[in-house]
Amino acid sequence: MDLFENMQPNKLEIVKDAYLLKRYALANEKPLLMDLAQVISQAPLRHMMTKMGFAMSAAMTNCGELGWVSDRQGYRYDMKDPATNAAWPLMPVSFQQLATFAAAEAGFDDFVPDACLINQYQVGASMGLHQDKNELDFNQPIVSVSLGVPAVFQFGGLTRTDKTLKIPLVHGDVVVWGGQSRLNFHGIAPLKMNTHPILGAYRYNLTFRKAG
Ligand code: MD3
Ligand code: FE
Repeated sequence: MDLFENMQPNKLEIVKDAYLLKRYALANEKPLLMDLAQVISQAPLRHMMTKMGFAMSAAMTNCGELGWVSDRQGYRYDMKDPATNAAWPLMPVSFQQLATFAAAEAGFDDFVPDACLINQYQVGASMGLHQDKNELDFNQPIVSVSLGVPAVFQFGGLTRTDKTLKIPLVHGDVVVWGGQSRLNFHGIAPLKMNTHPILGAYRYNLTFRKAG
């Protein structure tokens, strides 16, 4: 008799259809961090403007066929980096595989992302509660990968005023959001001062989507 047959200590269901895979990205950490540096060197991080004309507190860039952009026109996905008018960097194989395998681990088969948004947070940076609604097909899950210094993720419901769960996310944690959780409000609390041995004073988040 196998006492451990039902144990999956590193896979936690936060709410229905949202799975936290603790430290899942560490299995392939080195290629992932090399590829992250390569993408950022090709398409530098920048603070995009909101429609209201404020700079976002997280710096952003993208890789993949489509990139998420924000400016005075609003939010959308675009095939080109507005800073250079060039295509976004290709999505590295280490990124694609991580996203597809993590989605499958959470029960979402055949996830093939066409967009990876990279958010960089420094001390004090945050992301207010919002919904992700710029994608065409809400049946597709979203996979997010946390790297660097820890953050507190805020997970609410389908209306802005629903109470939020506070979930600490550390280096290597992967969360898969699909089905019933796909349109929930979410955000990131202001980053506390901290240092990660490899990534320094920053938190990076990779968000994989099938946007188009
Ligand atoms: C829950 N980024 O870029 S990732 C974003 O850590 C964004 O940078 C945060 O929210 C970050 O839009 C959170 C986690 C996440 C992403 C998408 C979701 C959680 C989600 C979509 C639906 C529900
Ligand atoms: Fe979001």
